[in-house]
Amino acid sequence: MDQYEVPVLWSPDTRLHDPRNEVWVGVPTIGTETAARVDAILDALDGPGFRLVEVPPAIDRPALDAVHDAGLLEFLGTAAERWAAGPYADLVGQERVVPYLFPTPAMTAGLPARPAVAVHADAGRFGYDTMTLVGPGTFAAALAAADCAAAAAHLVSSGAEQLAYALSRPPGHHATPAGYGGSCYLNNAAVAAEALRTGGAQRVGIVDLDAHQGNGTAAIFYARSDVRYGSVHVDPGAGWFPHVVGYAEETGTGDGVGATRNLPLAEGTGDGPWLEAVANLTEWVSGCDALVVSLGVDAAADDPESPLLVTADGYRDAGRLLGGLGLPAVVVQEGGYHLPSLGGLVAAYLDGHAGAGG
Ligand code: SP5
Ligand code: ZN
Repeated sequence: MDQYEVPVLWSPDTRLHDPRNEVWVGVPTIGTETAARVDAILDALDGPGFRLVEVPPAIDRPALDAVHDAGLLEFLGTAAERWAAGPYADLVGQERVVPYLFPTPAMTAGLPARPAVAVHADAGRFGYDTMTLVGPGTFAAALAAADCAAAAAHLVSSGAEQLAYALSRPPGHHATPAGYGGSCYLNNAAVAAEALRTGGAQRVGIVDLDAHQGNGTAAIFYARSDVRYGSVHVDPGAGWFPHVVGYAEETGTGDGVGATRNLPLAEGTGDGPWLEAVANLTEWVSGCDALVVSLGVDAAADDPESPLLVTADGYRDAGRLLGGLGLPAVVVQEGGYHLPSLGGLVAAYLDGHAGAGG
């Protein structure tokens, strides 16, 4: 039997975002979510079993508008220009949008927070951390990443493919309806889920394998019963991003009660218990009509951003579990920061998924 060829939806525009620095505890550190990640993954997937497909721009704006508030899209679309028009480069050499204050209830104390005229003060209305900077190419890259996810969903919805992989970058699962953070600007996996719904799937299951809980995706679907969100991740209660959410007690609200499942794991967890959690989520989404996998590979042992110890074989087995469902599936790239092993981990997952007949 011929090996199934997995379509790899990608766009050169995803390289346009250059974070340069991430401001961590007040100090600029070297950004880890770099454009080189795209090329590391392309290199690993440029061969038998995969087919590269370049995605044209702006293919599903309705899905994006369904996922995000207009205010966030407007801010991200104009922030870099506003910043460049300000004094920041000359005054302090800062060429990226960095929030200066956060208008949380601690500041506003019940008063309405007005949009700030100064962009450094306005940024905290949408940006929720200091790690996730906006530069000249950020919005174009984020749109291209969302386009890759939408294109993958369209391929699957049309019946042309049973499995499609979106090489989305920057990643998306920390982007909330009205907020960006955690190296994420637009929620690519949510765009894929929304596009699958519009394309005819009554119930979509999202399984998030990134080392960090996808608080953005969880928030977007928290009150909905038509999209299940399940995540296996390092325990935020042990001091890991996103720190304040991602706990097992969060199971949905309103119509969405029971449609969110968080499976936090202890630092140092390896393949065995991680795969048990993946199997739990696999069974949980088995009644859905379509599947979205948020494929972060930062749970890998070599990754600098998490303390989980999953191997490439672990990712391959996760692919076998989820592919074994036989559901139409869109796999969307999330995190993964160890350039030497990144591409191989993605290939291992996709190989397992496709090989399972998915
Ligand atoms: C999509 C994704 O994987 N986002 C990662 C979000 C977590 N980032 C938290 C980074 C914490 C600081 N890491 C060390 C900083 C030194 N550069
Ligand atoms: Zn992550």
